[in-house]
Amino acid sequence: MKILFAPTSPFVRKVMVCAHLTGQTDEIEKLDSAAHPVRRDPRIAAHNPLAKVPTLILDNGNSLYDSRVICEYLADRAGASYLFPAAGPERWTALTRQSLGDGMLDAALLARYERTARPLEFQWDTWRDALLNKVEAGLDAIDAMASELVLEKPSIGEITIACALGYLDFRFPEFDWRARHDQAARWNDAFQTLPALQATRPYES
Ligand SMILES: N[C@@H](CCC(=O)N[C@@H](CS)C(=O)NCC(=O)O)C(=O)O
Repeated sequence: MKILFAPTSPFVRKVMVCAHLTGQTDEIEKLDSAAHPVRRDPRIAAHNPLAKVPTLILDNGNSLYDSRVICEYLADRAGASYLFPAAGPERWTALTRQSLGDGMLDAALLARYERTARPLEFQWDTWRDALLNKVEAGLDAIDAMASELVLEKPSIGEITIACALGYLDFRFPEFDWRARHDQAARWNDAFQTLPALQATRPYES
C-alpha cells in the first residue's frame, strides 16, 4: 500500500497511529505530497478528487479516503476490533469521540488556513475567532470526559482526540489550551508517551 503523506497533517497522523498499533507500518510506503486548499496537488488529485491527505492507494490501484475510512480499513485488515468496536454503545461512543476530534481539527485547520492561505485583505477575525470557539468548546468536552479516556487498547475516539490535542500543541502553542484544561492535559501527556504516538509526532519537513 502507499499513502499520500504529510508529516504535519493530524489526519495522516491518525492513520499512522493505527498502522503502528496494528503492526502495518512496513506495508505502507509514504509518498510525498503538498496538500493545500487553493493549490491542488496533482499527485493527490490523481487518486482523490478532493485532493486531500491522507489518501491510501491499495495494491490493486483503488484508493481509500478519508482518514476515517482508512483507519477502519487498517483495523479491519489487522483484526484489531478494539479500534472500531462492533455495533453497540461502545461503538457509538468511539465514533462520536472521533467526530469530536475530527471536528476540532477541521476548525483548527481552517483557522490556520485563514492566516496562511488567505490573502490579508480577505481575512476576517470574527470568522477565525468563531472557529477557535469550536475548538475551545471541544476542549471543555474532552476535559469533562478525561476520566473515561483509556491508555491501553484505545479506540479511534482516543486516537483522534490525541491527534487533535497534539495538533494544537504543534500549530497553536499560543492558544495554551493546557492552562484551562488540566484533566485533558493529564490524560494527553500520558497518551502521547505511547510508542505509536511518539513515532508519529508532527514535524516540518
Ligand atoms: N476529513 C478529512 C480531512 C483531511 C484534511 O483536511 N487534510 C488536510 C491536510 S491536514 C488537507 O488535505 N488539506 C487540503 C485541502 O483542504 O484541500 C480526513 O479525515 O482525512
